[in-house]
Amino acid sequence: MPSDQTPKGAAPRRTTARAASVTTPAPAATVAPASSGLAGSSPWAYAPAPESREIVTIRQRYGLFIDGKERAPSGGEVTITYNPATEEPLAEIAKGTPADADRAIEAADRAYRKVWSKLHPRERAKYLYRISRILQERSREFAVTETMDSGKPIRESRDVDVPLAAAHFWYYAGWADKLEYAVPGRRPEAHGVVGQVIPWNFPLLMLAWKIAPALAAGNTVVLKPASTTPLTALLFADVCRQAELPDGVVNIVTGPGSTGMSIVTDPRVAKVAFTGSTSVGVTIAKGIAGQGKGLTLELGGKAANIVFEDAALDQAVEGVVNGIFFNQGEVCCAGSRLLVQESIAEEFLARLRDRMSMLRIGDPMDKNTDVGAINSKSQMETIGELVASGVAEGAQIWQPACDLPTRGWFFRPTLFTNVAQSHRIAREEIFGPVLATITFRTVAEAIEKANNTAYGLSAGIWTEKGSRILQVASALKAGVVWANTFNRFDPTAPFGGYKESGYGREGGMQGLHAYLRSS
Ligand code: TAP
Repeated sequence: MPSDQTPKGAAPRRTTARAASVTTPAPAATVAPASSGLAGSSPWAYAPAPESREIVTIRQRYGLFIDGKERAPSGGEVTITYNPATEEPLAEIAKGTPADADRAIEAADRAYRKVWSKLHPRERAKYLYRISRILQERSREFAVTETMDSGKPIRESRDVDVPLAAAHFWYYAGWADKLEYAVPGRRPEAHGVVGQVIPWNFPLLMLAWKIAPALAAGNTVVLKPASTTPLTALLFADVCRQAELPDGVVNIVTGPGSTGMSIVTDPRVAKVAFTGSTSVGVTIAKGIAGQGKGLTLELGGKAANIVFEDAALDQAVEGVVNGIFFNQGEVCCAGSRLLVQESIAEEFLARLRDRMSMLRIGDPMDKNTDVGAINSKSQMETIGELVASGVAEGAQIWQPACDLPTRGWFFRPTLFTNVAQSHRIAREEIFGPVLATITFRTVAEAIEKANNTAYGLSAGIWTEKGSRILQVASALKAGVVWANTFNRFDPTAPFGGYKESGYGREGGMQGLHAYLRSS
């Protein structure tokens, strides 16, 4: 079926790259025509495959989840969460205040002292298994809600975010009664109440990364979701009720950053976990300095995805595309700097442009969509500003020609070549579908350029040589290094960075350590 036969009401339309008009905020003159290939020719057009929204009932208004109950915010105010793909309001969300944060911490403290710390670890594990099962059972509801609230393609929320979130609860359930093996020879103890602040790029998954190990280790939780993506956290509150989790063990306080600050600085909160921008991470670190709290910070990144001349090129193209266009590039570990060996650069970039021309950009609810909507208008503006800076500083921009939906926040996948290491697009986290290409000649030069960043979260290596993988991986200053793959996650594997990417690890046994104090 040609793509213009979209059923009525299935807005916005998904479009395949290489259609006619150009609507990206980037200057039109910089949009190059696609180079060659198959995309756009009618045999390759996909029929619309929209996921049904019927499974989800989004309420008009949501309150705070405190002490096992839904509560109105003390200030009586609400904010609105929007569908980034349509710009339509989805629901009114309680604007939690410092007084609400105080109430939530009180509930978490009481639950810790009176219930959760007294439970046998095996009993704690049962709740975690139960939560994991419920997430699996309600996975479609969670995937649809996540996609509507965040703009990410349904294929990703369905196949990555929700299954991985369930897997984290399952994995950490297994640890709950084996904590002494996580810290051999020492006596592990919970901190008590932990305060957690999460971002908007993986709302449910970041919640799972934080809440699962915290509960397994015996802590209780007060969590603040991001203002633009609160819905799956509020749906998770319903899962807690369904799992009959004791009241106050998990509390969810929606609201602005200042409410997040009230949570993390409260003296009853013994451990803080934050994922988000480096600037807010620094503010939090300063805000709690000297209080003796545990702190883990998972901040930004500017990962190098390094392609050597002996790499399997088509495989590497797939890996580079996945590395930067997965979740619209709104990923802290995105491979946003392509380092390609000069001898293959021309050939590799030609193949990459062809592949980018095949990407389907548009309705995130369509199961064929590769690149969905940018999470918010302000994030669109940030991306637009950084892309404009790339053009102004002299880098060469290329974007596949394609229609973008007329409503919603969509940004065309963007490839920059002729990038200098001093350019802002090579240094700053863009958090969008924008790839900056830098070439290199030798292994030493690749390592030097890859490490030339203030961040240190992740990196990728593409080569057929095992010895080169080992040599380069051990020289890269990045917390996670993928070889001949990218963006692979597993609950058993630790994840985290250093330098301006933060400190501490989430995932795996290491992820438990942050939630334990051991004597
Ligand atoms: P942040 O401001 O860092 O937001 C992350 C979380 O922190 C949100 O829940 C936010 O609440 C909260 N927050 C904001 N100010 C706070 C404060 N002073 N104290 C405590 N909590 C606070 O990120 P952003 O503004 O949404 O995005 C800006 C840039 O950060 C992006 O362009 C991207 O480069 C980067 N970013 C990185 C990540 C990861 S995973 N590393 C994730 C998101 C964004 P509100 O939502 O209510 O403001």
